[in-house]
Amino acid sequence: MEHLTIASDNYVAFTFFIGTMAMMAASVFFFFELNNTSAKWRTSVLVSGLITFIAAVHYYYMRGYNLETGESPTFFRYVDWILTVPLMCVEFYLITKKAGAKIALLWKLIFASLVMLITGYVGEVLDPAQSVLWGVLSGAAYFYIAYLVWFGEVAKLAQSAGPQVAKATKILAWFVLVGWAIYPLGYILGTPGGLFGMKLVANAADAHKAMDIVYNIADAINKIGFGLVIYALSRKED
Ligand SMILES: *C/C=C(C)/C=C/C=C(C)/C=C/C1=C(C)CCCC1(C)C
Repeated sequence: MEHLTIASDNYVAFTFFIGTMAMMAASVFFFFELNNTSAKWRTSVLVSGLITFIAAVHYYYMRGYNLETGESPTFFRYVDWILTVPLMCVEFYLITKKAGAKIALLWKLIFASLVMLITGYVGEVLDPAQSVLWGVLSGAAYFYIAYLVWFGEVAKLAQSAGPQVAKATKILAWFVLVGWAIYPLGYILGTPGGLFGMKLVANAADAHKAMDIVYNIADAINKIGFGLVIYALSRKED
C-alpha cells in the first residue's frame, strides 16, 4: 500500500488534519469538564461535547478520504452537518427552556436547519447546474434561523432568562450571523454557479480546494466556539 504523507503545500489536507485534532481536543475538554459542571448546565455542556465529538469522527474520516483521493468528502461533510447543526438548535432550546421555551421552537429550528442543509447538498451534489437557485433557497432558511435567534422567539425568551443567558445568547447569535455566513462563502467559491453566475475561482479543482479550506475553518470556529460560549455560561451561572 502506498504511504501517504501531507505535502507541505497541501493546505486542504493540513486543515483536515488540524480540524481533526482540534475537534478531538475540544471533545476531551467538554467531556472531562462535565465533572465540574452543575446539574443545571450538564446537558448543555454534554451537547457541546457531542457536537465536537461527532465532528472529530467525521474529520478523521474526511482527512483520510481527502488524502487518499485528493477529492472533497462532500457526502460526509453533509452527514456531519445534518447531525451537528440540529444539535446546535438543541443548545438554543436548552438555554431558553428555563424561560419557557416550548418543544415546538426546537422543531422549528431543526426543520429550518434541515431545509438549509438539504438544499445546500442538492446544489453541491445533485443539481450543481442550478447551484445559485439552491443556494438562495438554503440562504432563506439560514436567514429564518438568524431571525429567530436575533429578533424572534429565541431572542425574546433569552431576555427573560436572566442577564447571563441573555448575554450568552447574544454571542451565539453573532456566531450564527457571522460564523455561519462563512459557509455560503465556501459554497460560492466551490459551486459552478459562483456568485449569481460570477465565478470567483475558475478552475474546478481549485474551487473545491478553496471550498474545503473555508468549510474547515468555519467548522473549527463555529463548533468549538459555540461550545465554549455554552461552557462559559455554565461557569458564570451555577
Ligand atoms: C458545524 C456545522 C455548521 C455550523 C454548519 C453550518 C452550515 C451552514 C450555515 C450552511 C449554509 C449554506 C447556505 C446558507 C447557503 C449555501 C449552502 C450552505 C449549505 C453552505
